[in-house]
Amino acid sequence: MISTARHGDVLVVTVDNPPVNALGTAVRRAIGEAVTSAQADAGIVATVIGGAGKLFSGGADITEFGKPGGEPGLPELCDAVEASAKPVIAALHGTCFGGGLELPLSCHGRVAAPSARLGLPEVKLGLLPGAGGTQRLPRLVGVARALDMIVSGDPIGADAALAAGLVDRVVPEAELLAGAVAFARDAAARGAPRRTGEREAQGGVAAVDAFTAAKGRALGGRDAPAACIRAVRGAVELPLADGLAQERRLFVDLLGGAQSKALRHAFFAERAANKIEGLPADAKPLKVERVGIVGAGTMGGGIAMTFLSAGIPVTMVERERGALDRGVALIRSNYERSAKRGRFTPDEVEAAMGRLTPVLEFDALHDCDLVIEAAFELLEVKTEIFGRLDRICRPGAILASNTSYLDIDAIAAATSRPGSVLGMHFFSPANVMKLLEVVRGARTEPAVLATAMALAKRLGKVAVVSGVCHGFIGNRMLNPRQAQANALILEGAAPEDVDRVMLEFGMPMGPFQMADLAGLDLGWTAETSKGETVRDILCERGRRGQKTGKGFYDYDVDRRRTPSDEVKAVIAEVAARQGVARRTIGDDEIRERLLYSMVNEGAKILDEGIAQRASDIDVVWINGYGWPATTGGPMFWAESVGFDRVAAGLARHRDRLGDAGEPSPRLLSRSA
Ligand code: T1G
Repeated sequence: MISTARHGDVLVVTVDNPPVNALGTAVRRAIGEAVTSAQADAGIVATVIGGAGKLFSGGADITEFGKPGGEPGLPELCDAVEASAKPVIAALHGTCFGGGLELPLSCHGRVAAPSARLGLPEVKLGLLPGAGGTQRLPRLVGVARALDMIVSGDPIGADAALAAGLVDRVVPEAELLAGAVAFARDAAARGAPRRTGEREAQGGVAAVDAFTAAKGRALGGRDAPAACIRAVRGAVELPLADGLAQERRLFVDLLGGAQSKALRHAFFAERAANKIEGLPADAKPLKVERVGIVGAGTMGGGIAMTFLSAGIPVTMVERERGALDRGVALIRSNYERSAKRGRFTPDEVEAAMGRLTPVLEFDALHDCDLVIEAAFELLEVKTEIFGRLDRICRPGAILASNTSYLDIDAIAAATSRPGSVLGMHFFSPANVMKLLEVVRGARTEPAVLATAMALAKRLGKVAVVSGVCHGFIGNRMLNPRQAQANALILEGAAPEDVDRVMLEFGMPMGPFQMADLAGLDLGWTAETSKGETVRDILCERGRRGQKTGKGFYDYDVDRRRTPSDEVKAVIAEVAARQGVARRTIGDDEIRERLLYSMVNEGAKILDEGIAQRASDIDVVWINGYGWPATTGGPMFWAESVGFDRVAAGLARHRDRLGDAGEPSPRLLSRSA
């Protein structure tokens, strides 16, 4: 909970509530009592509040939200701290997030260690800082900086916080407590505490208007950012008490809203995905200090960057020099582009490139702890490669495939070590996309699985375990959606309307934009083309997607898309040839057929035990396909819509959905 200790005439209160020192009811009550007792104790001139373990505090206890609140609430505790007659100083190290920063904001001074990361990420939970953050932060760092921090939810480091006036002093890590106690004693000697709430927020209304003008449009579709701006506007237009009251009202509104419920679901779903049911406690991760990658193409290069950026040396093998040099050059140009955007320093780029060993000989992979195959998506190609890896790699090395669809058990069977084989399915661009589908084969050993999950955290990825089936979780659900999209355009819907419905739903792209980005000729060859489907004909005519400047859309030099009459004619021609009657199709039908077929497939995936839990499916789609997190992911969304409505929609479109419309038993049982 908390511990207290006297350092001479200064009381030190330490929050000790693992794993993240969340400021739950019991913790708040204990802090409040300690601060109050210090006020009454003549032998104490000041109080220091710090955190035990690796951080100060991860904020309010999110698991308490929506439940009857315990007294004192965090806003009341912050007000009491600010009002106290004797100085209260915050000693900050590691993460100081949300309420874990608002409490220090209400203190009369803040001393930080270099490890401190200070942020108000509530907006990422569909909320706003609800314990004074929108009123006190602008008073310390100015309106513009406060809006940046509150609306983005991104943290800043100790040095930036010092420069911004958010903290008063940065001291070496080991001297944090002593530094804070000394600062507190000095503050007491200076007399009445300096209260944040009594300050003025620099920048005024003009800064709020400027921020809204500059960033307002990009906030579309989400409730919390707009509420954040309104609350901060209160910090310049209203007296403190009224600004705090408005903040509270806005907070409570958001807390009860659908978007925050969905985003909080997504928060806990991401953490739950890490847990593997039935994994023996002694399944400890194996060491991974050197990684091999087979294939220097787009995926191989992106995967290599992910490991290089995490400080792990990579040996990358290709069949021929040209392909290898192109792969290495692409990695360097991607790093240099990111460095231009301030993501890496030039030294970091050189250090990462220095960890890369490009080779043409497979034998060079013999001492790797893990080898990831990212070669052409053909089973024969992969089994041949795994056979070679099995002969070359040291015993105990893990062999992983980046396949996006194929049978991991069949690949494992090409080796004498199926227990060391699994799928590690990265998403393109692999150095950017957060999702990693970890595909557990029938014989994958627990320690091998645990290694992949631990590695994902080290790489900054969100890992989800999938069983073996065609397309695993994500792509398996994508298939019925793409099939419905293709059927809908034959039946009369325009590709741009199908995409618009998905964009309005909050997806980053519609099915036809996605097809054009990936390339219509993925898995297509002129030799095997029959010229029967829309895709066949478009590819035969050189309309292969963005890379050819035309696909389902025509693209200008800035890659802006416009609908194509030629494509419409091709679609009508194929529909006529296939005897498909064309009709006017409304947005509701488009949305229901695309999304309900996906949800139904998700339910079948759960029926078969391919995914451990419904929330894992949500994590896959939010982090791998850009499903709007403000709806919580496909399964959470379906629940909020009502499984009965989904089941009814599937029945309504049954004749057009084919097998994708055969309702999953789980869905039917949930819809009853
Ligand atoms: N409340 C309750 N549980 C929390 C929690 C929190 N704030 N933060 C983390 N956990 C749990 C998490 O579910 C997991 O549980 C375990 O702790 C370890 O988390 C009034 C409204 C702090 C950077 O948004 O960003 O303050 O799975 O795996 O990688 O204005 O957790 O083990 O059972 O993520 O070391 C604002 C949320 C709250 C920060 C640590 N704060 N947390 O990362 O560990 S709202 C946040 C994080 C608020 C006030 C408002 C991260 C972390 P389990 P983890 P980590």
